[in-house]
Amino acid sequence: MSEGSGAGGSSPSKFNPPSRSAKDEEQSKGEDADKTQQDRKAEKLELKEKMRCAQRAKDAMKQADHEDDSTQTPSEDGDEEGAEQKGRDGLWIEDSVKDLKIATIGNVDSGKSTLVGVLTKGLLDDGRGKARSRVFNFSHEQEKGQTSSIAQEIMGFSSSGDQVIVDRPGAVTAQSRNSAWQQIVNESEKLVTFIDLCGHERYLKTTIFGLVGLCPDYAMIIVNANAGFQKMSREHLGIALALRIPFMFIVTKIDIAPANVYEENLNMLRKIAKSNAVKKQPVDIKEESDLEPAIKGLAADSLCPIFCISSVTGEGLPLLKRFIQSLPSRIEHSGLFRPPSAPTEHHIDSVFSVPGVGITVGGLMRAGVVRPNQQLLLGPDKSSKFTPVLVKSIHYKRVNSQQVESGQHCSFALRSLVKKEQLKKSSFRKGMVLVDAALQPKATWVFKAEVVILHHATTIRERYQAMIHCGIVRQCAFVINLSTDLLRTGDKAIVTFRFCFHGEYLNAGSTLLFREGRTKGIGRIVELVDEDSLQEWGIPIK
Ligand SMILES: Nc1nc2c(ncn2[C@@H]2O[C@H](COP(=O)(O)OP(=O)(O)O)[C@@H](O)[C@H]2O)c(=O)[nH]1
Ligand SMILES: [Mg+2]
Repeated sequence: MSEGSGAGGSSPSKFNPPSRSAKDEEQSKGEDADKTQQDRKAEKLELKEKMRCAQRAKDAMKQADHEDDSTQTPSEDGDEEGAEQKGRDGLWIEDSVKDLKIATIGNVDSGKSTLVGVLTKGLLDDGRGKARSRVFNFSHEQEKGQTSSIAQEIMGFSSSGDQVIVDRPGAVTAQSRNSAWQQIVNESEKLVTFIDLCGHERYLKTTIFGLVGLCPDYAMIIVNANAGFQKMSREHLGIALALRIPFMFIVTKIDIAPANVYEENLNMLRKIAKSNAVKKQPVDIKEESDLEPAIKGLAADSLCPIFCISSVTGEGLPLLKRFIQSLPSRIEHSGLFRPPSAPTEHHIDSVFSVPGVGITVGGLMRAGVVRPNQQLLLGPDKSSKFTPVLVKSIHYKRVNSQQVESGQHCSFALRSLVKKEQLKKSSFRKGMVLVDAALQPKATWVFKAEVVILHHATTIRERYQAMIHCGIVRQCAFVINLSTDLLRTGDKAIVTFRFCFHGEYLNAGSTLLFREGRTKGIGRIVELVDEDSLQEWGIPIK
């Protein structure tokens, strides 16, 4: 991830030209336009059925919310508790320096990476992959022209309200990326970070991780005006809805879409927004006066703004930029962060070994404050242990920093405080955190969650296995107990899961997603089951 590379710059320094030729692009555009009427009908029917399933699940989840307000922990509680905390501590950072994060999701080739490149670099695209080449992390992504990792790019606005454009936006080496970020950070009053996610089904796990683990404030669902709302966009929309991430539709490539196709696809989006499963007011954003109500409606998650743009001609981009510039941060309201006064929690999402610096970790501050020379506990490792480490230095947005706070994505250079032990990349596993010792962190193997099945082909019983996504945790777990005999689409139950390979650092109240093939569910952790009761149940913990 590019933020993580900030501490030392292990981003690629050499890029090859994208392998997709102009001819390929033309062909795929032709194919889009040739989509038969029958295909469209079948897609619409499938969508209707999916929406019906999602609606049943959503209703059940709403009911669950209502019934179980009392089960929420103070830390994960929403607005009310957040407001109370703010009153008590008054320590949240100022609005202007809050790290506003926007994720891009949608089908592969819809123009996500291109739009991120165009917005952040102040350049236009050539329709053949020029702008996205500034966003890719790896040379293999350049070669295939396809995003397979999570890239982060920043956009800054100065105190006069103008976008800060770097002097040499063409440069793509790690060093020049660092200095470009430095210039944007130094000259900006407001920063927006774009999290560019992958559209291909093969990388769905990474995309879910981006939405669950990196906690974006908003999502932009990018839709190709020519191809319409495709399969993976539907999948991504379902996840954004389940996680309650407010989203907007960005219709791209309007420069190459025939008027009738474009209009038909636009109508489809309006219908999707109004559908029972989504229940949002679609609003076409066409002029300045549309912006303010749309911002309020989006932040309240009751409205779905629709922008129509072209990354090649630049049409619609100034309005979209103005909109992004005015979006408020949701860190105090999303229920995902605790205030800077709370004990520190930093959720690691990337690890780098930097020559001359050592091990650096990138991740999101979910609570507290960190300063250089602070001691924290790192874990749980492969044997469920937490060990003390020292934060040697801090990078925020690739710039040296003396303090980072809850809500900010940053990287730390670390040193082990265990005698004769040196941190290595191999000492890390996915799902590790850095926390204040006061939290007395533990690795959890078994937990109870209240879940709703969003979609399942058959039924879920004991011994059923699924991939659990909860924050940065991604691990297979199996069902060891169900509060009902079996679960079907739309059903709600308390399910006890046990991780297959490692104990994880979890918090009661956190949202989780689980997935296995086309089966999907959402839930909330209601109880962490400790080792003693595990043994009472006769379950081995390793
Ligand atoms: N004509 C035109 N082409 C675009 C536009 N946006 C993106 N493209 C092209 O569409 C292709 C796919 O874009 P990319 O950003 O890789 O899509 P992603 O897979 O969603 O990230 C690239 O060749 C882009 O140059 C646009 O607004 N107009
Ligand atoms: Mg991409």
